[in-house]
Amino acid sequence: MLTMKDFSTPAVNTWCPGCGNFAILMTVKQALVDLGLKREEVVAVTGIGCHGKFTDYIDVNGIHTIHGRVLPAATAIKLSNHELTVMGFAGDGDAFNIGMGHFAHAARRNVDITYVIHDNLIYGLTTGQTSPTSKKGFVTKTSPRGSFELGVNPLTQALTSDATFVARTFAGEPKHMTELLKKAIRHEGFALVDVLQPCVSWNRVNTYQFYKERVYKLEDEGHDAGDYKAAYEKALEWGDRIPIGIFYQEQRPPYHESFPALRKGALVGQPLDVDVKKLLDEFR
Ligand SMILES: Cc1ncc(C[n+]2csc(CCOP(=O)(O)OP(=O)(O)O)c2C)c(N)n1
Ligand code: SF4
Repeated sequence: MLTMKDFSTPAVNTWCPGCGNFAILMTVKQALVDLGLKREEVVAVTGIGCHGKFTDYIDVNGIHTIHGRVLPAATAIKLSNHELTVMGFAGDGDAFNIGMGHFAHAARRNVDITYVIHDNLIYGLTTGQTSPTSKKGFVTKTSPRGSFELGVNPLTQALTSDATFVARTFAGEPKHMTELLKKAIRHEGFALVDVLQPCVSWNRVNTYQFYKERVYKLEDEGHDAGDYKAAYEKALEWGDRIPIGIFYQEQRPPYHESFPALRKGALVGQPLDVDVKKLLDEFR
């Protein structure tokens, strides 16, 4: 059995001390250990942003793709080899600005991936601009009078896009995050895990203290994750109380099961019945 150390890399970590990304990295490793997954069975796909360095710091197959394109890359990987455990890691900017269109389609198709949002409600890497999930009135260098726009709500977006697993956790609750990640990875279908991830350098509003005073666990209050309407209502709650946990879960066949060609097994293991040389010669 592997340990967390086996999932570590020698790369020097350049995240700011105290960043919520450390807890995400630690709990993902713990979840993989607990699930008994091997490094070669897992693929991590990251976008561009502080979260994007994730692939440097975890020893699994990895692709650090371009900004906003985590989901197309992750979908392609899953369809090429659906036996792999595919995880996407995106910033809130990455996922809900340039990546927004991909989100709705991956969710409605029920692509079997776990999509972790490092939701710090700000652009971290580019030094603190308003992000799509920033709340209305949020002051940054690009919104000095406060953002005029309503923030995107990742959970209601996921619910209205027919995602089959919709959850939120908090980087200050590592045990909760580990258990939630394990359920998301085991879920067969599109699993959104929105992580409240304090950015200690640029977001001075949504701090660890801010969340500690507000978060509560849905499982402590008897929430029924099979009830779509109740999930939607809970997803709208953001104020003195902020819920974390599994908002919604349903079973629906994952995307790859609909492809007749994949019923014979993973594409990557199937014999090529095309003459590749002839095909390549056409491009000479
Ligand atoms: C196509 C493209 N547009 C814009 C950028 C510039 N850019 C790099 S990271 C980033 C946003 C970072 O914020 P977020 O996605 O929330 O990630 P974080 O750094 O907070 O983890 C932007 C706009 C880029 N690299 N590529
Ligand atoms: S800028 Fe923010 S998100 Fe990026 S590493 Fe530092 S604390 Fe983390």
